[in-house]
Amino acid sequence: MLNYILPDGRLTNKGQSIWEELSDDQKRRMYQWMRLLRYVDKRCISLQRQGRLGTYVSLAGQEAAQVGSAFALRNQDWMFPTYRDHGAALVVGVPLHQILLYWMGRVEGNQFPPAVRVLPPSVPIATHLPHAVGAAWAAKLRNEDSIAIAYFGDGATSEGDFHEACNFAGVFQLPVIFFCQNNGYAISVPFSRQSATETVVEKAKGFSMEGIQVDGNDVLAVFDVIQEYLKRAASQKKPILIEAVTYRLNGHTTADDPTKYRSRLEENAWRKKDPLLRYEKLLREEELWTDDDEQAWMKDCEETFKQALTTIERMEKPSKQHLFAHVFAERRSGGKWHGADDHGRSDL
Ligand SMILES: Cc1ncc(C[n+]2csc(CCOP(=O)(O)OP(=O)(O)O)c2C)c(N)n1
Repeated sequence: MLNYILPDGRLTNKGQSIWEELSDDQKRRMYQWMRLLRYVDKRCISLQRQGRLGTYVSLAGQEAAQVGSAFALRNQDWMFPTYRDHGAALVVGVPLHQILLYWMGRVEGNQFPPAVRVLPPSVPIATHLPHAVGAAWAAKLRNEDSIAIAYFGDGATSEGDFHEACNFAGVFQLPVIFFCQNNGYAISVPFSRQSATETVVEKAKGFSMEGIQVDGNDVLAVFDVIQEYLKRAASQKKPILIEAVTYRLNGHTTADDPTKYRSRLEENAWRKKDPLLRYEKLLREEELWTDDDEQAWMKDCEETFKQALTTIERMEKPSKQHLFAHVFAERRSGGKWHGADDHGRSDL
């Protein structure tokens, strides 16, 4: 397993070389993103408890996997996320207020700015993997220098869609990254009950695909794996399976109680491997982060979140018809329309 930052914040030998390549600004920004995601996550859980968000999916613990991967992507690359990957989506330009709208059940939370190449999050497990393969195929046929990256969990590897997508990408040599965040569980089902292989990465061989297992709580290692792939992407079109080994620190969703299926001992062991703590230690050791920086950044996080909520408050409240918008081309009841739809049409 590729590892650049040890849990105590020291760099491994391999980590040294990437550390020298990065600017101080890049090093700090990766931490700032992770800190923002942890803050946003906490606020979302609290908004859900107040009844202001619907069920929410926490990403705490998986910040390094999401920031490290998304930070390396280029504007032309296509992202296919799941419900847990709003952190990665935020890093590549999805506005925060849209992420909150998504968790409020509003359709505007799926309508990202056209320049942001992020698809709406996939809730059905693994169904977006063949979509990502399709985007990669299109890019190859059009001779475009772009790749597709599909985010998914370990549970998704039990789905037929995963195998079909990997097979197609392997046979047609498509520029797609299968980015699996193995957080150990599919809701309450541990990985050992999902897979006969010990790791996700060893499945790559069956599709004649390159496979890399990386410490998913190590932002530098994740960043480097993706960056290296992208460096080669223009000349070598091929798929890769990346297994980022990580852990979700909270329940599966706000409707889940993880104490029913995993031990406190296990949770505490993973808390010691928290991706934020180890990277913060490294930055402080290198004199790139201080208490003042932390305080100032937390204020910025608060302000960013407040602004996102204000943007939502200023938006027009959805009408009851909003519930049916984008579902059917026409909505009829007894041959008559009831009221206006979202486009103001009342008599169709
Ligand atoms: C096709 C399909 N089957 C079942 C579900 C119900 N379901 C929601 S989340 C989940 C577990 C997914 O686990 P994993 O892929 O490891 O991702 P994680 O939630 O851990 O990020 C399941 C089975 C679903 N959403 N879609």
